[in-house]
Amino acid sequence: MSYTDFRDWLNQVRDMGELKEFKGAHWDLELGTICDVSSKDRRTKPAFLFDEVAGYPAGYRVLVNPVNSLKRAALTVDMPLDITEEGFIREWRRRAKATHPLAPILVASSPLLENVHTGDDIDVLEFPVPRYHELDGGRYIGSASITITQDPETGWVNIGTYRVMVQNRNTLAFYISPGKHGRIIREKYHAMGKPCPVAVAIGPDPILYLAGFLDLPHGQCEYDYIGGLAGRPVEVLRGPATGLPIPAGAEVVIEGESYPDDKMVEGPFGEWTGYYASSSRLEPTIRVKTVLHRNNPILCGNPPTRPPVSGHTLFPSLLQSVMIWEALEEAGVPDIRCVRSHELGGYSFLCIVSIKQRYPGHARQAGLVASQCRAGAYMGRYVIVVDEDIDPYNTDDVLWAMSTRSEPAQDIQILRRCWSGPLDPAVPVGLKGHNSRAIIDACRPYEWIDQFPKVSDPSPALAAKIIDKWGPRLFD
Ligand SMILES: Cc1cc2nc3c(=O)[nH]c(=O)nc-3n(C[C@H](O)[C@H](O)[C@H](O)COP(=O)(O)O)c2cc1C
Ligand SMILES: [Mn+2]
Repeated sequence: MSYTDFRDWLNQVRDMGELKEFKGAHWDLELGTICDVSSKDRRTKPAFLFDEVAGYPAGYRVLVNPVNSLKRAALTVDMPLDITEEGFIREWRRRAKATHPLAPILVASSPLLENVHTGDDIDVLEFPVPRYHELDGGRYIGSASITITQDPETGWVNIGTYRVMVQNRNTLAFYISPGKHGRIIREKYHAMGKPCPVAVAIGPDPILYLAGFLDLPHGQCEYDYIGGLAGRPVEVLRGPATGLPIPAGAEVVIEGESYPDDKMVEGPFGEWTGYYASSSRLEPTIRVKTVLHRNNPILCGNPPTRPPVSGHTLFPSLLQSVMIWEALEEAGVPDIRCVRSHELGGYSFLCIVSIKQRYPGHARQAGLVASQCRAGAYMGRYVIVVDEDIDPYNTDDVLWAMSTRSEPAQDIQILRRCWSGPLDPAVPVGLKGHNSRAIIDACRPYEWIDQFPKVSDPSPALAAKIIDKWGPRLFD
């Protein structure tokens, strides 16, 4: 890795010119609004570091939108900083195939142990926890955090990013969507009448922050996957209250228990879709048992915004593209040229798959699998399948193909009662849970593909000849 820990990584982000630093902003709306206003309409989305937050001591900092640009994503996973989105997913796929999961290693010391609060000494508002957006129902300490739980039956350790709202100095509420691993695990404890041990790590090694929204299959540990991919095991401490493996490199870790039937009002929270779709509801709490933090801790946040304002869906959409591509391959769909889970669709609603058509029904098969595999099934909406000459990373290309190669009456297939959830903005309250899907077959129709009108572009050979003759003037 090209960085040693979170703080070294942050220094490199500063050196890259992608960190905007502010002193004296207020945690209540000011900090969040600075990030949104300053990110809007910018191609490269910055990270923001706030110090001397109103009412808080200097040194208690907040880092917002850590990995929301392609360059910072590349730095985080040790890829060339000028890589393209497509290059990124191809390289990630290559590494995932070339590596094996690597279990974390237990360490005994960590800067996290510099401050350990228990009992009456606990106050999660010792950190300048922001309220990001005007309609947010409270202060959110978890949004770029990872939440660690362990299956009570199998011992499987799972990591997910779930929003975490402060209720009072030693109580949090956390929202996990139905079907997510963290929720299934929590429900197992509650069905046994037991509290679920939980650890929330904030400001972990940036690569672990990515582990939080990896949609791995059931039973796979995100620590192991990331360790394998990075080529070094994740270092973990045994959480003093829960025994859970907590990342030793984190800035802050909050441990606690979530009891059956112990719920408090959570939300509203501006969501990754760009809306407030789930409003406020009663959600399970975390009764805090320990707070561990480094000296001068850096709290970390990734408040969702309307895509693509802050870039918060960029990285998840890259990972989602990789996972859907893997699933297509595993399902035996041949000749996949590229997959893109589009950033503008949050990272779930819009997926584009390009294929080299080999047989009748191939395009429909690719669309149906992409829409229903593990990574693509949750809260999808549109899958567009295009031919191999269309680049999914060129949205103009995709819309052109859709407009010119598909016939709605035969090329749009609707699926009903698929896996959605409370955060789906297009489904009314009371009906949330299911949604429908459209598979749009924007490929040239297979049965008359050879007769399909030819594209009027110059051939690559002719274009090369002209470029050779006329040179840079063409691109002035
Ligand atoms: C910034 C961000 C915030 C997220 N917030 C939530 C959330 O509040 N609740 C949730 O269930 N999923 C949330 N997700 C999605 C999950 O983190 C993601 O689906 C993850 O893979 C779930 O892991 P799991 O299946 O192991 O539980 C969020 C993702 C991102 C990128
Ligand atoms: Mn998981």
